[in-house]
Amino acid sequence: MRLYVSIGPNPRIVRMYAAERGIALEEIWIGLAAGENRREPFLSLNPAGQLPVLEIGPGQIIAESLTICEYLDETVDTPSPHLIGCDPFTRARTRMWLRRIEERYSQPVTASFRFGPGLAMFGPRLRCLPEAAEGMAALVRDGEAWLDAQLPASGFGASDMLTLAEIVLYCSMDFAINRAGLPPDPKHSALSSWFGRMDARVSAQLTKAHAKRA
Ligand SMILES: N[C@@H](CCC(=O)N[C@@H](CS)C(=O)NCC(=O)O)C(=O)O
Repeated sequence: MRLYVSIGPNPRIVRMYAAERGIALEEIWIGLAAGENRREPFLSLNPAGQLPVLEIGPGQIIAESLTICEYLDETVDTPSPHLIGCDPFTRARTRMWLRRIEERYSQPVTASFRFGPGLAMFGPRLRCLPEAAEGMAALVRDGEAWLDAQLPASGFGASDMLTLAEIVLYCSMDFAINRAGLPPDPKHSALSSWFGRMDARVSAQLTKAHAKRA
């Protein structure tokens, strides 16, 4: 299977997920900064003009980072555990956290970046609302405070195992810290410590190259 990737947190989610599971995917890097994803031939793969995209076989294309991870979780067995869950309850719990993390944290981080530090790149390709950048950053802080309060001493949420939800939050936080100028407020120390533990994982280190690619 081929995975079309670029810089940015969404392709990294799939790359980190695959690294955790030991799934080998052929990576094709697309020049996001140069807008390669917003023209042909890429638009024929994904008319949304975004990454990542998984090519399973001729004409079998899936976009959307979480959908790709769900597909791999359902179809690929490796010695490593599945990261969405192995029964209806654990899968539902992972999806609940995914939704919370996306709505309360990842989406405002993305908007804050696109409306602020990323405006020069994103302004010409998407509707951007620079006047909303500050408000989006405030929403990131609210989400961060809420997530910080949910963390028990030993791990994330109600789960005692790594799930896709942790990978999504980690990739969003790393992007917030290193690209969007939104490091966590020092008072959210549980979240910062959790981030440090995630950052030490081999899968996190292996996928950091995303920040260095064009
Ligand atoms: N909902 C999509 C979002 C994908 C997305 O926003 N990808 C970014 C990279 S992190 C992208 O392609 N940005 C370039 C652009 O929009 O031109 C997903 O979850 O995969």
